Amino acid sequence: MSDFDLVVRGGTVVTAADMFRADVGIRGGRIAAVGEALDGAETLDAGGMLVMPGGVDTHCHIEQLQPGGLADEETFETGSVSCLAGGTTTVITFSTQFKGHGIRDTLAEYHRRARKAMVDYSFHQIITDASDDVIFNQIPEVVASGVRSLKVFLTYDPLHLDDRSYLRVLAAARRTGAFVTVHCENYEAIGWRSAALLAAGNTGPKYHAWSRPRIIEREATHRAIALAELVDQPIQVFHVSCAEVAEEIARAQARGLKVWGETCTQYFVLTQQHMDRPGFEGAKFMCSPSPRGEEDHARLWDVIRRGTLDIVSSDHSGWCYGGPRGKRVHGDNVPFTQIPNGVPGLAARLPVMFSEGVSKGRIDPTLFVRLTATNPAKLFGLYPQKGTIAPGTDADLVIMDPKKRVTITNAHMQQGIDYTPYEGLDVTGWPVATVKGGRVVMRDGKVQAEPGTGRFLPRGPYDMIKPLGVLADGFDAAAQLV
Ligand code: DUC
Ligand code: ZN
Ligand code: ZN
Repeated sequence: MSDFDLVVRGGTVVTAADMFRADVGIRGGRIAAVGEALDGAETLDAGGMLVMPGGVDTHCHIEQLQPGGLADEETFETGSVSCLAGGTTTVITFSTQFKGHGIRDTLAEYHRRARKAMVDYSFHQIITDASDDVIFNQIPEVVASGVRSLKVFLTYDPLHLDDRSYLRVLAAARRTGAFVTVHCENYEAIGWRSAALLAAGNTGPKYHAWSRPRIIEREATHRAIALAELVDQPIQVFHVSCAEVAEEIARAQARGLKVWGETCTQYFVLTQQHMDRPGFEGAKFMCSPSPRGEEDHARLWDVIRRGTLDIVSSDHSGWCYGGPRGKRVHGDNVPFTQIPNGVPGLAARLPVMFSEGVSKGRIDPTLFVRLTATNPAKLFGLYPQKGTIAPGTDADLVIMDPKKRVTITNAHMQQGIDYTPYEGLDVTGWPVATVKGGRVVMRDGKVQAEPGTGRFLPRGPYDMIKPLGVLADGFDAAAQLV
């Protein structure tokens, strides 16, 4: 009888810290040994390959309900296939609150939708209406159920919170031991600038970028951090688009604050010029914050190497380009303010980041693993079950062929969205197999997994997100129920 159900043989294992030749032995869905000459009932040959922890994508929008009765076109079923095709095995998606509603019932609906998942998952609970019942009763309940992160938007109609409501969410998180993630852009400034652009007749997709330049993101990032410091509540700034914004995070970190920053695949390869394509095509690249200039890519890599931003997510937010429900939901001759924001990227994240980062010599494979698996798992309370390769951890792996060259097309993405913003991008390095829970679920692009095999990951309290205990005048305002 074999010692292991599956042995991944002969590859180079890459963790957050090390790279070494080893076999990985898997038993009962978990890693049982990392060693030499292991023997398994089944063998996956990884000679010449890199064996890495399965990707952990802590920011993606899947089957999310949208105002006006719409839902994201990417479902848990199609999204899971795309994740597995691209080497991602764990996601954190969103449960949205609509203004005037609670979060208890909403979250139950997302649990129901996620039953078809084939990757493991958790949720961030979006708070758009900081009513007393939500702040004092429902947030504690939702957090106790294992949804340990809240998300707030400082912009977007009808999602954004004003500063007072944001403070109340921070305080609720502090009382309940939750983490807070923040979309940082200035709502009023975007509204004012958009109105001016439209008044001047500047309506095409390219003006999306003009409506929200760097300073709009930077101001909101500074404010989000300052108010989090006031409450003494740790936060993560979502989707930092450029180095100027990262500077705000670096200053906070230098002062010892618990502030983390995430960026996303699109900010390393897309630019605002992509939105200047003829006709409606620029809509394919519209996301918020906006992609910046070509020169910003190199500066973002500097920020990554310095460690100011330590997670790269997809912010997958898929809207089909053709068809009536996606980017054209309000027509294709509408001002940029009426085009849904977001780009798809579940399957593209690992190969694009590997190619742009490791293959082009900008980062080493261990940093790639930290950015795409280990750090997200740690920050969101999933480590070491997820995000590493060690005995006792979940057997979720991606096998990367570091030499394989691919020109990306949407067929590679295997997603529910009909286009990829990375169409035509040449990459070196490609996920050739994915192991999830000890089973080979993708091999050479062929995904074989059953709907319902993904599990909800309840997240309990953990040290990383504990407040510092540093309060202005020594007064804990968050302890008062106001
Ligand atoms: N920006 C977000 O904040 N969410 C989804 C899509 C986008 O572009
Ligand atoms: Zn956002
Ligand atoms: Zn998002």
